[in-house]
Amino acid sequence: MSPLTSSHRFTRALVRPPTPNFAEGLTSVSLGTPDVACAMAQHAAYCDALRACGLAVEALPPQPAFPDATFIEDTAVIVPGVAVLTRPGAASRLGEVASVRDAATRAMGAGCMVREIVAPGTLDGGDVCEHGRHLFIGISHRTNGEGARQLAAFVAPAGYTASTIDIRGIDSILHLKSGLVSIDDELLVAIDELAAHPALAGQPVLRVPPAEAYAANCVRVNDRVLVAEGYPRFLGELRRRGFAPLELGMSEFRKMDGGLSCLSLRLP
Ligand code: CIR
Repeated sequence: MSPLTSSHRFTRALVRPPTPNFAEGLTSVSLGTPDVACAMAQHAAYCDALRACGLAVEALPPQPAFPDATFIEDTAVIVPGVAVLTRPGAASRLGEVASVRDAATRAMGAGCMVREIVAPGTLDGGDVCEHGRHLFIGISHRTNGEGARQLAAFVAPAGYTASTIDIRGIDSILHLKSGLVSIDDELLVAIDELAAHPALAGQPVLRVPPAEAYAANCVRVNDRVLVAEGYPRFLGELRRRGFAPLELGMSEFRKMDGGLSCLSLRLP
């Protein structure tokens, strides 16, 4: 494990607990209907894990009109000094952004630039993989080229570069970060379909075994790495490389296409 760098150092997180109608959200997988009580318990354990990593956790009010709103990561992209509110690519999720605007602006404090993706751009935060001072932006069924272009322009003044990776041909993932994650500034985690992508040429990549592909969506938070439970080979590999994984139950969020990263907006 390399020394902790700013892109993995956080002090706060915004979350939004699932609502009783959580199961009415969007999903593309056939893993059954989520057990909402279990989802709420898994979410509470996730918040405890963030606190154990040293973060102050702010829970935003539930939004029953938006059953996918617990996947709060999709509504904003935050880098030091800049908060970019997104324009989610699913029409049913567009209304989630308004309430994140106030919370993110307040949490980032005076001096932070607040920007907003506008039509015809679309962008889901889950398509943005921050790796050091570079953003890999997935072009997906949710994020389009115009959304990626706007985001790249908004973060450039803060010293960030950006490049795109088209994931529309990879059926197993909804968002880029379902298959590509930065766990320190010198190491990416990737599923097989992305590990050899030309955009990652020259980058050290830890491949997740195909049978454990869901585990790729892990989250480095300060000294720990949050990992979905039930993926022993990946867990062992992280430990072997000196990381300190923290396992969390994700079964109910997985049924709705969700992963660990999408359950929080992590702030520097
Ligand atoms: C959706 O389809 O939008 C939600 N059911 C899942 C979003 C997951 N977000 C993410 O991985 N960043």
